[in-house]
Amino acid sequence: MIDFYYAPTPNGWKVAIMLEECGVEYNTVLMQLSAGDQFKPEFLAISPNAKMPAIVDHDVEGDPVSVFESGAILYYLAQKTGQFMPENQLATLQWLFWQAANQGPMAGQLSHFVNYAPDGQDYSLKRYAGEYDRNLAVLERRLEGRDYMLGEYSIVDMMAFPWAFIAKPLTASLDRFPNVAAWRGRIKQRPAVRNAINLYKGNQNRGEQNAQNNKLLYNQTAEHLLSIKN
Ligand SMILES: N[C@@H](CCC(=O)N[C@@H](CS)C(=O)NCC(=O)O)C(=O)O
Repeated sequence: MIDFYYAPTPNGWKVAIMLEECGVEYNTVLMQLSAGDQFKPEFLAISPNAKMPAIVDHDVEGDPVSVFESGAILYYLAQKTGQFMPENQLATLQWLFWQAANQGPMAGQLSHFVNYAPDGQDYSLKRYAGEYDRNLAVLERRLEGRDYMLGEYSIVDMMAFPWAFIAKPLTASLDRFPNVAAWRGRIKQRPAVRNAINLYKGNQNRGEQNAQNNKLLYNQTAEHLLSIKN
């Protein structure tokens, strides 16, 4: 059995999609990020960056294996199950890193300023909306003449899909990116993807927890992390 540390966000969906697609048994550990579950010492032992998603795989010989960072988790699960791993490993790593270092953080910051700290952030909004679109352009070019990023549907698509899925709520438009829009449509209709996006949907933070009222989540400091005893 795999324990899946999860909250219903785009980063959580990446791993939920893969688990659903592979049909492996998993036990969802729902995290309350706004209440600080990510700072509990037992979770930090699994995910030292104090963020979900993370997994603990008990279905292994010897000690359970824990994995944090969505790209590493997808890669681990693809290796474990023999499913959704593209043939070209080097291209796979490059696109996983691209998502984790570019599309993910830029979309995350855009989401922060659109949904959780909207007041007086004109430059921040402009900056991250521009970067979000720039990453859509990268994807648009990659998908020219291809249905999926590396040919067949694979973990790199699962990695990049969630933040493109929510373009509209992020105030972005896919009108200029027809290849991305078509790819998004193809992935969105997969039953496993729908199951993943519906997983604990009612627990989504739709702006109720925000920079004004939740200092634990939105004003993080080094001191806080350093003060947590193992
Ligand atoms: N690069 C990480 C990003 C994970 C991430 O940002 N998770 C957020 C939710 S979407 C989180 O756990 N936030 C809790 C916090 O910031 O305290 C990944 O792809 O796994």
